[in-house]
Parts: sequence; C-alpha cells; structure tokens
Amino acid sequence: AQSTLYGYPRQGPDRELKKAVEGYWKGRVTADALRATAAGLRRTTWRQLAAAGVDEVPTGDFSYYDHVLDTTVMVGAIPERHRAAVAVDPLDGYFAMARGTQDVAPLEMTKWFDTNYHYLVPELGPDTVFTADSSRQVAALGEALAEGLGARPVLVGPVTYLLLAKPAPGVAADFDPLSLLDRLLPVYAEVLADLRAAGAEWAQLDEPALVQDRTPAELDVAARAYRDLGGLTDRPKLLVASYFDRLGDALPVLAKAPVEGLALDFTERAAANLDALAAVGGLPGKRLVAGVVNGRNIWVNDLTASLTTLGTLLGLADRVDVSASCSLLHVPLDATVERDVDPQVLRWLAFARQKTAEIVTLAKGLSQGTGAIAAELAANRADLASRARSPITHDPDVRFRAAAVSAADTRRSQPYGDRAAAQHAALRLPLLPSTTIGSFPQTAELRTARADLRAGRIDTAGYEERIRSEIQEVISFQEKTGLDVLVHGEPERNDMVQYFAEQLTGYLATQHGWVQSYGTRYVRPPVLAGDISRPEPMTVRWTTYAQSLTTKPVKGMLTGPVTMLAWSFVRDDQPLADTARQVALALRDEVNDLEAAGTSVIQVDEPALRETLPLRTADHGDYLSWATEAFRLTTAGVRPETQVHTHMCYAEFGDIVQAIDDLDADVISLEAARSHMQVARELAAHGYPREAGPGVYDIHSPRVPSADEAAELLRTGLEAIPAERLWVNPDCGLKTRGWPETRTSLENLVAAARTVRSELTTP
Ligand code: THG
Ligand code: ZN
Repeated sequence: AQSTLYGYPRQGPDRELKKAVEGYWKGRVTADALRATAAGLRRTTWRQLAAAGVDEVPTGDFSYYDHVLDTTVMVGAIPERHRAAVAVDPLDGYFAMARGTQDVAPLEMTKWFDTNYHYLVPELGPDTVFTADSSRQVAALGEALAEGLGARPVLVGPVTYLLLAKPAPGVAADFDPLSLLDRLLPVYAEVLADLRAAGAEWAQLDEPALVQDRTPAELDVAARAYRDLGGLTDRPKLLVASYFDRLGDALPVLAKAPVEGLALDFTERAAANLDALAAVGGLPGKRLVAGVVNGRNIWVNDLTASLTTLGTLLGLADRVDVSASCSLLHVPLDATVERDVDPQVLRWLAFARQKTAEIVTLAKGLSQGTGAIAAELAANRADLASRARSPITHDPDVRFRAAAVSAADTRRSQPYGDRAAAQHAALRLPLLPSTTIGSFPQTAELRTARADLRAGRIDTAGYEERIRSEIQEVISFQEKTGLDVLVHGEPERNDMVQYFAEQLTGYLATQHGWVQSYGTRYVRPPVLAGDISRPEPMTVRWTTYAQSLTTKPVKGMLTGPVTMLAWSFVRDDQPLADTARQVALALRDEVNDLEAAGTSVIQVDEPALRETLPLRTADHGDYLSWATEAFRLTTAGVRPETQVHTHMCYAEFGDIVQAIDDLDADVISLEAARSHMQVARELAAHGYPREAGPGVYDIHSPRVPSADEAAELLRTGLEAIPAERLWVNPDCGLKTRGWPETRTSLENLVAAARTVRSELTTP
C-alpha cells in the first residue's frame, strides 16, 4: 500500500502566500517575487511530504487564489468581461476575475460544498467556447518530478466543474451547464495528454459533486464523461475521487466506469461507501485510494479502527492505498507549533502535518503488518484513551444538565402573539423601528489596541478604557442619528465566534491554526475540545455599560449555537446535537444574565444556519431539528416582554423558512438589499407571522444608498410585510465598513424610515 494526499494547505507556516499576494496587489511585490514565493512554498511542502514518507504527492492543488478559478483558466472559460484584462496580463486578469476591478465585477463566490472554503463560481452559457491551457498543471508536475518525487496531478473533474457553474450574466436562468459536457471533454482530453507527455503516470479527477443528491440524468452525464475519458488512448491512468459524503447511486456508476482507480471517503459520514462498494463487487483490477483519515477535523485518527477498515477494503480492490478523506486544505498546517494548548490536549490534535504522518503509518501497517507500526499504535491508543477519560471531555455537571433538558426548556412561556403585545407595551417603539445588526466599524485604532494588549504594550485597564470610549462614541452617534434600538458596536470582539470561544471552558483557541476561507482571507476556527460551560458572563458588562449611556433600548448581542459549531472544529466523539446542546446551555445562561441586568432586546445571530445544511436532503430534517432546538434552548428562558432577535446573512432562505419560523424568535433581520427584498416575499409566501427586518443597505459594497433608495426598498418590503411587523436595518454588521460611509448610510436609513412612517400615518 502507498500513502498519498489530494491537497495540502497552501498558505505556508507564516501565511507567506497571503503576504505575497496582497503585497502584489499593493504593488509592493513584483510578479516574479510572487512566483518565486509560491514556487518556494510548493517545493517546501513537497520536500516535507517526501521526508514524511508520502509515496505520491499531489500537484496542481496549489493556487494563488482558488483552485476552481484555476480550472476556469485551464478550460479557457474566461467571462467575456474579463477577456481583455487576461489578454493584457494573465496574472492581473486572474486576480480581476477573483476580486473585480473598478469597472468589472468579479466572479461570484460561494461555499465549497459544506466546508468553510469559498470558490469562485464559473459562468457558462450556450456560447461558451472551451480551450485547453494545461500550463499551470504541467509546470507544477514538472517541479515535483524534478524533485525526484512520485507525483500525481489533481484536477477538478469535468462533471463537478459543470455542476458548480451557473449561467453567465445575460444567459437564461434555466440554462444547464451540463449541456456543455461534449464541448468540455475534448479540453480535458488535451490536458490529460499534456500531463502524460510531461511524465504523469496517474491523474486525479475530483468529483465531489457526485456525493450530493443527483438525478438519473446527471448520473448518466457522469457515466458518459468517464466512458469518454476512459476511452482515450493518450492519457495517464485515471483516479476519480469523491469526498465529503457517501456516493450513493453514483458509486455503481463510477465503479463501472473504464478508469483505473477510485478514491473514496471512508470516514464516518461516508461510512455507507464500504457496504456499497462490497455490494457492487468491489473494484476488481483497479486501484482504490481509501480516505480513512478525516481531512476535515483536527482529531487524531483511531489507527486501529482505520486498519480494520483498510483490511476489509483489501478484499475489494486490486490495490489499496491510504489517504485523507479529502484535501488537507481544510485543516491548519501543524499542531506542534501551538504553544498555548495544554500539552495533554495537543496529543489529541492532528493538523495537516500530523495527518500526513498518520497516513504514512497506516500505509506501512497495511503493507508490512501491524508489527511494523507497533510503537505508533501503542502511542495512538494511549492518546485516544487519555481523550476518552479526560475530565475535559467529560464534565459531570455539564452532562447532568444537558441530560435534564426538557421540552419545556425549549419553549417560551407564552405564544408569539401574546409576547409581541407584551413587548410592544414594554418597548414603546415607533412604527418601522430602526436598528443595526450589531457591529460598528472595527477601526485601525481598535485593532492596534488589541495588538498592544497582546504584546503587553498596554494593560487590561488601558485596553478596556479604549473599548469604553469607543462604546461612548457609538452610542452617541446612534442617538444623534435617531436610531430606535441601539447596539454597543462590539469593539471588544475580534471575531464573532472566537470571542465567545475564548471565554467558554472546553473550547480552545489556536495561535497559528489558520485555514483558508477565500482567496487571501483566513480564519482560525476555535476547537470544541471538551464539554462546554460558561464560568462567568461574557458580554453583560459591555452591554450594561452601553445601556447606562442612553435611555433607548440597547440590544444584547450573542452568536448562536449553530454558528458557534459551524465556524469551529467540532468534536468527533459525540453527536453534533450533543455539542450544540452544551453550547446552547452556556449561551442560555448569558441570555438570562443579560435579561437580569436589564437588557430588554437580545439578538442571537445565526448566519450559519442555512450554510450548514447537510449535502444530502435526506439528512436535512435531522439537522434542522437539533439546530432549531439549540436556538430555542438558548433563547426560551426569558420573560415574554423580552424581545429575542436573530440575524442571518448570505441570502437563499426559501428552503428553510419553516426552520426560521421554528426558531420562535420575535424579530429576524435578513440580507435583502441586493435581491430587492426577495426574502420579504419568501417570508410572506410562507405566512411568516413574526416581525422582520429585510436589509435596505448592502454593507458588502462601499456604495452608500440614498434615503430615497432605502425608502423605495422599504415600500417594497411593505408590500410583503405589514407595517406593524416591519423593521428598518442594514443587511449585516458594519465592522468591515469605514466610519464615513457608515455615518451617511445610517443617516439615510433613518431618514427613509421617517419618510415612509409619515406616509403611513398621514392618509
Ligand atoms: N468568523 C468566523 N468564520 C467565518 C466568518 C466569520 N466563516 C464564514 C465567513 N465569516 C468567512 N468570511 C471571512 C471574512 C473575512 C475574513 C475571513 C473570513 C478575514 N480574515 C483576516 C485575514 O485573513 O486577513 C484575518 C482575521 C483575523 O485576524 O482573525 O478578513 O466572520 N469564525
Ligand atoms: Zn450578517
């Protein structure tokens, strides 16, 4: 058995790639210097993988920005509006597609399946002409081969590429990109021939889109694609890879395809692949790459269990190799550089480098017998045992409390209608009340203050003084502007998940655990490592300070349990629903403490509720059931007159309106400005009975909407939602905006609310 990978983190140990690319954008780094940095990072990675004992390294997985955009370049599907820029300078044109320019919009960005990585969406139409450009893939392969490594190019497969695409602007919305398959396959054929000429023995084609629900017609397209590619004579051997879930009906299709190998996910959520593979009689005469090491979590593998799986697989294919379930792009680089993590907990963690070692060990065990890896197995058993019996992962108080949760704990004491009346009487807000989503501009001074605190240049008292004065400014600005429900602006928060993770027991933060979110942007997801509890209030101090400065209501602001899970690394030793319940109980304490401290409006944000939907619809019901329960457990403990708000961004709520209703929040704010209040209509169509604030100001753009424009959006909103239940707010938090545009936009927003209000009251 051999060890191999499908991809590795690109950024480098100190995010060198981010610095080089952003430096290039600012004109501080030349194109040659950027290329040299990138080549150096690729070489360092390959040498490390080779030194770790990896038999076949991936090539072509590296990217300046995004591997789907790289595929768009490879097949020549450059959108019309970017052609000129690409012709003048391919590198600048590439970044123009990624980020847009003054005059030209970028490609749309969206989530890569259910990971936290975002890719750039290909734009295709009936006039799309594909042309092959294998240069990037060929060059990367050449670099690796020159290092003397066993190397395998990794490409986004043609079926997944088309399924990820959308109709280009101006193309009919019902245009089916899959209809372009016959035009696309010759381009893949040309690239494969070039790779073979460049020395590739194998090439990997990634088809993760086949793990989603697929129609028989789509599966037919997949079958045809691989029959055609398999039938080529001038090509490397083909390894078709799928990951992120079970293949279902696509498994027999791929098993029958005339390709030389399959790479399949055998981690827990894709466990059905094992029986499904046996049911089709295995892969006689073929290579199977077994993804037994989870490429999406950060936990050490159970090597003994993986060897058992691998042993079973040995009977099902001609040759079995060992890999991670997917590219290691989704995990940080190296756990051993973490200095602040409890050394005991560190032994439970496996980032990309540690996972690579596990894969090499498993391949060795599979080839040479468990005797050859006896020391590794013993150490692994000890690590797993220490995790299983640790007080960190088993806090009796947390478990007792979670087990005692009853249905009543997840229900408000009064139905929505009664509560709404109590809230209106208590809050005395005007018609069309105005508010913001929570954060205000995170200025350079605030970031400097945080850096100064970390570096010890200022003490906690000095830092908190800075925060208080920022809160004063934010409150006084909102009063002056005439907003109705105020916020404290969240100057104390670095990130809406990390801030809470740092204060909850059982959660751990990393110093260097960066994972690519999109392009040059990274996040450091905290780790839900143990049972979760809240030693003391997390936000009450700042909210009550803000409330002390004004007689208008100040909203308490919390991140909801589902988003806490979605943007963290979660436990793999208990169901997600259990972890969600623990987080919800900790947040419930915070909600109740905010109320006890006099907060009458509390917002619990769930931007990730929609994006965490499982890949297969068969799994949606289960997920939505525990997710909405966790939200209600967080919020249901307050009095009827306390108003619970929630907020979601990233649009497309149509298919989860019922779940939004099930949250039983009193008020929801949603992204809507760009879609011209589409979401208001979706809520209305569902008969959504509660209050809602579809955003009237698109905060993702530096453009400042006029008061007239905002008023027009409000009037559109009123066609779907009655005035008694309509709120006025921007789309999202303002932390990424500057003060000047924030100021003008909110002044315009309040003016719009006043105008429309007076239209409603003067007949
Ligand atoms: N917080 C967390 N996860 C998230 C988001 C978040 N995942 C989804 C979405 N929001 C991702 N969006 C972004 C937006 C901006 C950045 C990263 C992800 C970003 N990162 C800084 C960078 O790379 O320069 C680093 C930020 C830092 O210093 O922590 O700008 O809001 N948890
Ligand atoms: Zn938002």
